[in-house]
Amino acid sequence: MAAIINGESIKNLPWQDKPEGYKYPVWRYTQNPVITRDNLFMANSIFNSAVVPYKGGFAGVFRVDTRTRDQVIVTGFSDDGINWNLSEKVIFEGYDPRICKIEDKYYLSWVKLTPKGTVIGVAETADFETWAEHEEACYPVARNGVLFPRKIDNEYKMLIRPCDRGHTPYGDIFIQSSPDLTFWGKYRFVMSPVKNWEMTKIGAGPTPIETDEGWLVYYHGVLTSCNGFTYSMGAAILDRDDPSKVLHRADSYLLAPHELYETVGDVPNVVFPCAALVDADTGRVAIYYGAADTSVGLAFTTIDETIKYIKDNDLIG
Ligand code: BMA
Repeated sequence: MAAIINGESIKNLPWQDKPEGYKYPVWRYTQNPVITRDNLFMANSIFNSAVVPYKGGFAGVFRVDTRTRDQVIVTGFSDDGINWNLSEKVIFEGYDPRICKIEDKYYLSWVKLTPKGTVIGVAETADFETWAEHEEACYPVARNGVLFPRKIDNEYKMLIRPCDRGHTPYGDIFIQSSPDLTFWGKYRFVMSPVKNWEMTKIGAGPTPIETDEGWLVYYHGVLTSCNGFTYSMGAAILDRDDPSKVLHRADSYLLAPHELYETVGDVPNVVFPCAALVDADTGRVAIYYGAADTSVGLAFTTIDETIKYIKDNDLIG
């Protein structure tokens, strides 16, 4: 097994083995979706959401589109990662939250709406109750800001997707660095769409997982068909010391919208991963993803299954 550097225990999350005869590297939880609008009175939909192990259970930040169709973020707690108590209290306006533990704090990064366009907001908490907001991590327009779980070369790092106002070409992943989570710079290109399944744009997903093979990143890629966008999940491995370098990258998606709850909803044909929890002892990975901009699904893989798939179908090597 590849050594996992930043895993935690996710033993109380009900694991399901890969179904007999199933050919692909990522398989769905059989009781999907795990979070729906029924979890919160004010919700039209709850999707693209991120969770972390917390105090023996789990805590999370959830994207809620309200019944007034505002986009807001709320928190929630769970003992098993499946049954969640979500709060009605809005912590920030915006969408697509990620949560990243760095030392003893939890950092939220999300898409914040400003009059000039979307930026990446950053805020920290120790308890998921009190939040301190940092400077915005970019100027408009950008999305998909994803922090690394430790400093690299003494600097915080964030994957980010700067984009223009909809003109092509846009939709590449870059990386930026900061000494203090206030000033950001040293922008470096990481990767562009290559294959058809991701051709329109790509964006980082969960907090990268550190292994001895490199940083494992799951990301989303968007295909434009005659029927609109299709969002699928891909994966790549970045260099541990210089994560702007892509070492390996799967040529094909690992999860695509095939189930009814992924293909039917407010925005059909979307799987949008925002969290991947890894169990340090076993290498088991639980991926939380938004399904059709309507609910949250859970999928499983292992570090080794994912790495093998990436290397067997490598765009780079
Ligand atoms: C993106 C974001 C995501 C959403 C996706 C599909 O641009 O808005 O929150 O899941 O589109 O609608």
